Amino acid sequence: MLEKKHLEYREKTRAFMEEKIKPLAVALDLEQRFPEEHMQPLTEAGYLSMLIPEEYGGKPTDTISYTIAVEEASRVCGSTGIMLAAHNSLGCFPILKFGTEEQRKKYLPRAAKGELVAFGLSEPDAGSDAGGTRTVAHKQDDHWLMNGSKCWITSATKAFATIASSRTSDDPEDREITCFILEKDWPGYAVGKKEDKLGLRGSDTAFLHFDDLKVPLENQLGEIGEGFKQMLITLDGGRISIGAMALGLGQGAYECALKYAAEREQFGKPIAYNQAIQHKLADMATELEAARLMVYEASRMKDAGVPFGHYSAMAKLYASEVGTRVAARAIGVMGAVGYDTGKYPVERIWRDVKLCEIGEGTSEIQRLVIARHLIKSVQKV
Ligand code: COS
Repeated sequence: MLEKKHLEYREKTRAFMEEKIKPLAVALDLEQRFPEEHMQPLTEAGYLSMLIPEEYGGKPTDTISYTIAVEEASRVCGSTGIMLAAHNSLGCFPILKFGTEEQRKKYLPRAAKGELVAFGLSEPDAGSDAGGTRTVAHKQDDHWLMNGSKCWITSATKAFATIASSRTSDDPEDREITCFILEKDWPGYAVGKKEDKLGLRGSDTAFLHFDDLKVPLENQLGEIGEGFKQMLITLDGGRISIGAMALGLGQGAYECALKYAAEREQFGKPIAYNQAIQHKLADMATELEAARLMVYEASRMKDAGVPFGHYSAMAKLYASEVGTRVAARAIGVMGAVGYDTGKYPVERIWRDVKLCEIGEGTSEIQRLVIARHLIKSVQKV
């Protein structure tokens, strides 16, 4: 399934994540603490600059390697996995894809050095309806004046810059949307309190508020009115990494349940000798493998430059639903110790993986995106 170079990359990445990331996973969750200690090793190893070309200080890889990195990080720590995914796919990608040379030179080297970039689409009244943004920017002589809020922003409290969408027409009926690169240090840019979440509790998620925020004209990303499509194009790629997160989390739960079932004895034999447990394990392994094929295929399609948005939606949809099923089954195999927060990670994984069915488009939105593609494909004919 994977080429030799990717198998070797997985081995190397797994060893790194086991050594540098796994030891803190429990504490980050319990203390709801951002993985600060992970930033230096992740930066040095290039995991925060995987999509950034060398000329801007990055250590670029192909999409399959990037997918493997998010998968392996999430296998041991979901909070670190989502931080990697949001920074690379949603923060760095749009600057690279839609930014001017000046914008790339200004922001990407800092991003490659481990300063995080966030992505601001969701608002109290917009999220699934990506075009429903209420944040508005009015053009003045030498800047845009922006007012509004963004919510559920990953790494909001840490990110030095955010890619944010905003309405730019003075006509409230006009859905003209434009993206901007915003900086955290600007007056009028405020970060709200960190959200208290079910899972991924080490990941900083918070509101952003823009109150008469002066955005320099040169921080407009691409053309006026292109913001809606830029956001959706960015999400097409981002969904591969959410699929990878779900895979990694599911894999972590499955491995834990398998080992436990093979060792735990009841009625004088390992519980894995019971057919009821065997069927659960077989289903978990099979579904994870199928999801993996889809997520890697979406990565291959992205690298090949063929249209992949409908496929990344399928991969994300399937992998995230498999991830939640596998985590629930892992608790089923392990019983009380799986439910307990103490020794095993499966209850944490069960809480973490649920986000994969929500973030970067809910499962319902993925089905809508897929169905629209299917219908269009026959209408063209
Ligand atoms: N890439 C590029 N262009 C796209 C696109 C994509 N993935 N999806 C749609 N477009 C284009 C359409 O082709 C259309 O272009 P034209 O106006 O030139 O014909 C335009 O964008 C508007 O598309 P559409 O009419 O489908 O817009 P809708 O408002 O109906 O949007 C969905 C529909 C649901 C697809 C969109 O709002 C969406 O993806 N929402 C989910 C966003 C999301 O994932 N949010 C989670 C929070 S962000 S972490």
